[in-house]
Amino acid sequence: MDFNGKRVLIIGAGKSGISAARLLNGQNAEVTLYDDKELDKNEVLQKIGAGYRGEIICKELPDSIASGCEYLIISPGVPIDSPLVLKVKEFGAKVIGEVELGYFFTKGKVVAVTGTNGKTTTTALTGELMKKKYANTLVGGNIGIPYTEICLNSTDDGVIVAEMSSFQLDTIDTYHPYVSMILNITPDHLDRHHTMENYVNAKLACTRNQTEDELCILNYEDEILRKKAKEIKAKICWFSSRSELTDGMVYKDGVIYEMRDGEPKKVIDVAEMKLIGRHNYENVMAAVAAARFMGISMDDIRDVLRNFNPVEHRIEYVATINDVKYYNDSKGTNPDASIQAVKAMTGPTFLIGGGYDKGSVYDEWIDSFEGKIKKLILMGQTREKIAECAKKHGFTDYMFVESMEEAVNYCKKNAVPGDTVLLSPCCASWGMFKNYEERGRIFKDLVKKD
Ligand code: UMA
Repeated sequence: MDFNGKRVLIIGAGKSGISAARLLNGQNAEVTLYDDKELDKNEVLQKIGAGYRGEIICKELPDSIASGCEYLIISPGVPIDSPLVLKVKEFGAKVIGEVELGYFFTKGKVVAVTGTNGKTTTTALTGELMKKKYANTLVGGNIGIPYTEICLNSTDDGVIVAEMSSFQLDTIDTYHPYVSMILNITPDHLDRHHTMENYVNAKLACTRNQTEDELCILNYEDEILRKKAKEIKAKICWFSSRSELTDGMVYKDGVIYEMRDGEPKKVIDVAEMKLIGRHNYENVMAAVAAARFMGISMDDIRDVLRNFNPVEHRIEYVATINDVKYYNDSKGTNPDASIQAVKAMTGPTFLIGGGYDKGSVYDEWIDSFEGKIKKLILMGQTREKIAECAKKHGFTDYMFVESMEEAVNYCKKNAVPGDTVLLSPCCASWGMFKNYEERGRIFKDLVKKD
């Protein structure tokens, strides 16, 4: 697509919008970068970098700009049905998501990783696996590096491994991965997608342009995926951590196998890896399936699996202080993710939770406590809603705090040797923190502070 001389409006001056502005400025487009918050324009300008010729507008967007643009690029966090997007669309602009924009400039093969949970770990691991064969492997997307930031460095003989959120998949059109993975689908982001059906459709969008000779990797234990598989044109590779499969990837009795025509080939003993928990074995199976399809040898795969470290904020071990272990699971932003973290704890646990309300229900999370949670320390917008739910399930050992500092200090004073402290909020961070990364780092800093 040729953006030369075209008037382009970008909504959202976060990571994605800034990166899109840089890319489009380089394509000689007439760029306006807009954000509905009052931002420090100099800071935004600095982030875009030298040579930016476009405008930056905050708060009020003049109608002359909304009506005068040919393209509207939207950041992932901007809902496609937001009044401003609808208005600009009405004026006649073509709406393009930030990832779709990056895809226009993509060369080589794309591996897209989506799912409600496990995306980040799987994306990082798949990236490491691809590097064994493809010198130019680029990793980006929802993992924190905007797609538009990496796409210009892609080459015909390289691979882009992209973590794709439902927000990003909401706005794709021609985006076409060679390998797609949907790790699991459980309710999340229902405030944005309104219905579970919309959310499921957004996830499945990553398979929409795939052809019969390409690959889609799916979790056999996920009922939604089993039902939807027939709508997918690509070859399907199933993985399962509970069932026997004749083809695909399976986990059984501590070992991951590749199955072909009923014949098992051992991939690895999970005890050899640093990743722990059944959900992680599922992530590993998905990544290995992608690697095999992309021609990576079993020896190279084993080498990567043995050396791969868990990603930050995902049941990340922080420290042991006075025989109390601290884990940071700030990426536990929905019930399913947080349940995995609670399940991975083996002893009495102080659980820090609560945050931004994105319409989740907490019943299953509370049920997963199973007598292990000594104290539930709640903060943020959802704290009352979670407390109500806890009471309903007969769990009353909860308390409210105003800040992460108060939560960590309480745990430090009250946890005894053998206890564990887990930050796994079950909610997004917005409202109290910029993002889950900031929340996790603040937690870790407080844990390590004397
Ligand atoms: N904004 C508007 N109007 C709106 C909404 C937002 O102007 O209607 C502005 C905000 O004021 C803010 C900016 O848009 O200044 C933020 O844009 P954004 O929310 O798209 O965030 P980015 O900084 O561009 O980060 C996005 C992803 N964020 C979201 O999807 C919310 C990051 O995923 C991603 O790492 C990054 O692009 C690079 O690809 C984060 C995330 O929380 C980690 N993702 C969700 C998740 O994992 O559950 C989907």
